[in-house]
Amino acid sequence: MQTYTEAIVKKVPKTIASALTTADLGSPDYEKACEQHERYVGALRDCGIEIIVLEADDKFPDSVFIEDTAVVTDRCAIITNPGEETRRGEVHDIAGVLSERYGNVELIQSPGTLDGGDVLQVGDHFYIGLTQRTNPEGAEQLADVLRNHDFDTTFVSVRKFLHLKTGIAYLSNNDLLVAGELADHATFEPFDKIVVTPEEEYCANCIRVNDHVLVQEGCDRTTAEIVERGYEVIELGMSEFEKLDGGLSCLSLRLQ
Ligand code: CIR
Repeated sequence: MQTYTEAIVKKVPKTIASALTTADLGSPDYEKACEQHERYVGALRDCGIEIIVLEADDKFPDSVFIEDTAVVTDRCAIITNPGEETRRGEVHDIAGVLSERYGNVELIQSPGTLDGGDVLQVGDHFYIGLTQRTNPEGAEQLADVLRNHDFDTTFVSVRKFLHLKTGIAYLSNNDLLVAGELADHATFEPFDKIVVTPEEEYCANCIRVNDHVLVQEGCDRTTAEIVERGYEVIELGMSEFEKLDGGLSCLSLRLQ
């Protein structure tokens, strides 16, 4: 099981209402988003993690979704090249922080694009989603870096979800949450799957952090299945981020 010691988060920008979205859930409320973010950070602390908090950057409305700007492993860190042009500048802050911590920081470069939300780690194996945000060049660049550090990779074509991790989460002990188009995907057949129902699809993006699993509140059925498998759950309100297609994994970079 991966143990996390630190996480990097970035505060909510005042411009969050201008963030990208495909959802039809209305505009996010800045104050409420800040409260939900604070509770999220508190939950990570309760999992025994030290938090590095980066100041908000109002120039980038999506910058609270810091997961998309980097991929971090216990052997190397990779700064991404986000698929959306408006998000590219978000990487500068994180590059500074990660270069203080990692001797080797690699870069995904154009024409390659990659969002961290498309990268799922399961032990020494990485699943890389090919999506609207991550193109084959970006995925290949990441796979090359990871192979150099003795990780294996599998590419997964994703048609409907924004990111791979919108519809999937690995817990531990072979337990995998899957939703929608990923539920019957042949690649994930060897796992002990928890199939998330369409009504609770948003809950597929949960995160296991040390002894806990952080789950979106209101997903009773999925939560019950996670608890049944022996995990301790922390439920969190995520409504303001859901309005912007963002989930629990997107709000932090968790470091081992
Ligand atoms: C975006 O469209 O880029 C943001 N509004 C949401 C990013 C969510 N990130 C993630 O799932 N890793």
